[in-house]
Amino acid sequence: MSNEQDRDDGGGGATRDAGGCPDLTTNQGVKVGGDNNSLKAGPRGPTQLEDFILREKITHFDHERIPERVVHARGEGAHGTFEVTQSLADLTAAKFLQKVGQKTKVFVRFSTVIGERGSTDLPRDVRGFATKFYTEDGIFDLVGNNIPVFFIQDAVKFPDLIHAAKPEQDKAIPQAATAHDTFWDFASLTPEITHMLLWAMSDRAIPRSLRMIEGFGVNTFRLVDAKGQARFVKFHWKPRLGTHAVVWDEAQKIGGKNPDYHRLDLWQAIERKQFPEWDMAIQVIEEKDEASFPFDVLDATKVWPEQLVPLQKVGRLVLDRNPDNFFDETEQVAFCPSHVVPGIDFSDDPLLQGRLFSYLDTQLNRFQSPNFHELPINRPVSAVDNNQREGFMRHALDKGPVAYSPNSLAKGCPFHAGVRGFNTYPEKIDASKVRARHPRFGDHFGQAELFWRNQTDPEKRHIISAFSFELSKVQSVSVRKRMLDLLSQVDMTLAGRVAANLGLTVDDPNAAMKRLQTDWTTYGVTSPPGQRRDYANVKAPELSMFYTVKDTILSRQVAILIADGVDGAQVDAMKAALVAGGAVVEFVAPTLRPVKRSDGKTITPDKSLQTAESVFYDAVYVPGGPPSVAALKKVGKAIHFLNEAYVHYKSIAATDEGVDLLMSTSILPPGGKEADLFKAPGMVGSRAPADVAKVAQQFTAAIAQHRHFDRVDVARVPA
Ligand code: HDE
Repeated sequence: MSNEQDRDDGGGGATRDAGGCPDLTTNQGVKVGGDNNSLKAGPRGPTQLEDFILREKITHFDHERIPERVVHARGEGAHGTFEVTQSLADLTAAKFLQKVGQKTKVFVRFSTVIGERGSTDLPRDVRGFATKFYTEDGIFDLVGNNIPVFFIQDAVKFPDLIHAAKPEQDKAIPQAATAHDTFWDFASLTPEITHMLLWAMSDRAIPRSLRMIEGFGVNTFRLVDAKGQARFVKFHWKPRLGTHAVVWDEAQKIGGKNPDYHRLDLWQAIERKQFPEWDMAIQVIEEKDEASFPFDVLDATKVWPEQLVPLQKVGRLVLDRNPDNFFDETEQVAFCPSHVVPGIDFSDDPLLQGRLFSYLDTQLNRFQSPNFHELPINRPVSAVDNNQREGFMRHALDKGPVAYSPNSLAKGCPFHAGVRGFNTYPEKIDASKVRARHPRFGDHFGQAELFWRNQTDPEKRHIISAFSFELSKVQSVSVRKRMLDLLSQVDMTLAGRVAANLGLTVDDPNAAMKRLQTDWTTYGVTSPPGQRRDYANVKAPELSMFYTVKDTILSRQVAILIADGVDGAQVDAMKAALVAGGAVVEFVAPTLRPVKRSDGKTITPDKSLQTAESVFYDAVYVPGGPPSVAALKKVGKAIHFLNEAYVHYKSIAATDEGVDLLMSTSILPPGGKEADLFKAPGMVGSRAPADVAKVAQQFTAAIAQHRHFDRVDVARVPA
């Protein structure tokens, strides 16, 4: 052998005594001497076909991918526990919902809908919120979204919706965005979509964190009690940290600078033991009352306003463990709305009915096997016993000759559970088969208007901007105009302001409706509008994000801008106050070199201005120390950091000479007076170093507000 040193097949390659570190093996459990080189005819010769080590390794690698989900491809998950806080024994026989304090293990997967698996976390999109409950009665999957309504009323339109929203089929553009012609063409010809569009153009579609989204089962289910009586139910998740969003400019920047922003945020919060928590709440409608509401309980484009159907908090969800392996758990978890347990049943919602078929079908495509329920993440904790057999990758070892029922040779086992098992609710149906939609599904605008009316002014401004952004990206002027006609059915201010941004006009809603009807007839609309229902007397503050939880800075990210000579006492006081409130504080300096404080100590920066961006933080503080401020004044990125934080309505604090750095930004208009600096909402600070404790207190209160949308002059600031 000419090159003995390079041999790694036991002839000199690195080996380690098995002191806890296992030896490398093949998939057959055979220890491998070494695999740094393939087996060749001489060190420069061709590879040998007999090299089973090479072939096994490369073949396995070649087959590593499974098809990504056709929708909701990008996601992240976590393990946790669901705990009952109010017994549902009077409403359902589901065993896991009976007793206060009862706990059930869960796995939750969050997702975006449209983007591919490698896309970004912050497109404007709906977020999936799917929960697998490992109950003693078997798996219950609550496969929900962060928006309580849906785009369409009937599952048969789902492929059309998704084809329109996904990248256009000829050029595969754009990725993870609805801002293109095909989506808005479909939308303008699908009037039932109107309510959902308002939600999708609201800040709900650009969450600050997955820990700060609501969850909704969207479809109507049934709870069936021990006596067999059923009631309609909707499921909700309410985040303990409140429902919060970023602003659109920020979302786009985060998308480029850290596409894994939400994934990392969820992971790090759990690692820090700041466990995300939600309350589970339900709304219940008695079957006898179903006709007494302005909406049809089977229509997934409608909410049940809380004033009409109050929420009851019944449980608590805590996510307290990150997955061990992304593929094995987050990717391979397989949710199906058809996975219900005794005590939970379906309604006739035609969207839900189609979903009951689609999810099982899509899992067969993803796993190429009907045995995906045997994967560890999908396995129920209750026994699985039936006569289903074989198929690709079967793991269960089914013993004995019997795989059929009825049988006597296995004593009849497994036997029907009868009343102890799942028995479909015996709903009475007396109908003719029709391919049609019920007229009660025809109110496409009443709740869209209700939603719009219940938004605060900043929220309305954001919705107008979102429609304007998306429709400006649409090339077809006729599609833009048709969308404006549709918006005029909701609110003329909304339609008019969007029209102005597009350089178009809208006339009166009646004329618009005539044009729409002509187009809808021409192009074959799915479900033309019928009778509009009146929600004038309904107040629905829950539709706004403004009234959400705003009393905590738990897990908020705060940057402290520092350079050599920074005042140590001010930094310590501010950091201590923020950490006491549960915030995560990071020191950001021009470089990663340790920074010398005024008192001679050093601070190792967490980030440098090369990688730290204001969009990754909820708030920023500038401490005093003349050399520190002088150095930061010379770094354009530091000035930009503050300008951008201001434009994104974030809380900003400064003490002592730190105020000088703020005076070097564009936060004040040219010639603006220092006395005005801290008059703007969310701006706090003082020239007096001794005020740092007071400033920290005001800063904490400001950060808890999340954003200061009443800052009216941000458009002036370059960022
Ligand atoms: Fe889904 N949806 N969906 N969907 N959906 C899927 O199943 C489908 C709908 C939702 O993290 C797919 O496993 C149809 C509503 C979430 O793994 C697929 C219709 C809601 C997830 C599918 C809907 C959802 C999915 C693709 C119209 C909110 C991700 C991959 C009737 C209540 C689950 C998969 C995860 C995933 C079909 C509408 C939520 C193709 C046909 C309404 C959270 O089966």
